[in-house]
Amino acid sequence: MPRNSVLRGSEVLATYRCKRLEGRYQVISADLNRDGKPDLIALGEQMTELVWYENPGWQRHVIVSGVHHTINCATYDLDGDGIPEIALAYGFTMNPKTSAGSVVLLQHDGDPRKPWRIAHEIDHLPTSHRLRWADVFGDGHPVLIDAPLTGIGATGPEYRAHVPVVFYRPGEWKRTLISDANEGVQHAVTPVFWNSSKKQALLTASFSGIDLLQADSDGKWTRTEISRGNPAPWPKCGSSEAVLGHLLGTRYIASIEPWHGNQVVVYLAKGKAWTRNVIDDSFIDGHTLWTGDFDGNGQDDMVAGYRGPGHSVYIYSAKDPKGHEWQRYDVDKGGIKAAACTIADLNGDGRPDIACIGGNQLKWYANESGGTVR
Ligand SMILES: [Ca+2]
Ligand SMILES: [Ca+2]
Ligand SMILES: [Ca+2]
Ligand SMILES: [Ca+2]
Repeated sequence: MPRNSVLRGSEVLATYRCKRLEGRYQVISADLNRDGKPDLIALGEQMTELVWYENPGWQRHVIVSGVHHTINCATYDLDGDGIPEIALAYGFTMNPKTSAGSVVLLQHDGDPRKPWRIAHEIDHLPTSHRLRWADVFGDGHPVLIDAPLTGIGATGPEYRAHVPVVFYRPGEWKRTLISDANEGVQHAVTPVFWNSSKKQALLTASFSGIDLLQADSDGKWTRTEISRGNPAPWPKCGSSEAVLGHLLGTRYIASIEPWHGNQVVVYLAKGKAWTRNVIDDSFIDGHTLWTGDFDGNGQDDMVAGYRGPGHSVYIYSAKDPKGHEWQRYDVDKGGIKAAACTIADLNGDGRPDIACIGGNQLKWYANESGGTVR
């Protein structure tokens, strides 16, 4: 990947004038108006609306208002009409005793530019924090995964309690426990194709480290430890993010460690074990990490960002097909308190772009890499 040629030019989609209202938290992409162009959905803990921005003019539309402490959403087209349903978690606080942990399903009401309706109130699970759709049984019918931040008895700064991961099958929407073996703060759950190209497993990141959750054909779950994460005493142990990437010579797991941590970590398989390689330790409040092949060379790069002083977004690219050495590139140095990024081809040129949200900004970065587009 040629230096400085990765992602040039950023467009600020939204700057929220009220500086007090910081804490923009998540951006995801989905085509909400069936025109084939991915749009952006944005939320923040201090917002009381869930909004989307329509590609390419980025007009702002309110999906639902009157929702407080929104924390996460995830899209899947349940009824097959070409416009996804949106699962939304709101009523979030760090304290499980005061967090409503509301999880609802939103559906458009004919025109996705007009306010959507709450089609179903799914659950109230305190500190509901990460929602993902995942085909964990490999039957072509994804279920909704909910990973709360902490267990019921947890209090800061130790947050000592077991913390659940649950799923809801669309239609019945009954809360079903996957595992409550993780402990402390559970910051991430990521669906991954692990042993199969059809059935997804879940990577979790918590004070317990990185763990893999897999359902068998009878619906029984097994949990496999990948790593204990950051080797420091509680509560600085464990992992904050967990994603999977593929290189030409191997696959890797990447993390930010510890919780809201300073390190970008790449795990490489060595037999059945995973070796831990810290490739950057300059983050303050690291908060987002995804993999994607930005230069089209067949190897997954990483995009990572942090919210603290110096707040930046970087790309990391493997210099060799085994992932032993990595090169860092600036995407937005000092420009955004990146709470979350998402990867999508926002300008339709075949190259994956990046959108990030944080502080009082939502930006996207056009991929102008000279690489071959696959
Ligand atoms: Ca669209
Ligand atoms: Ca739909
Ligand atoms: Ca690449
Ligand atoms: Ca693009």
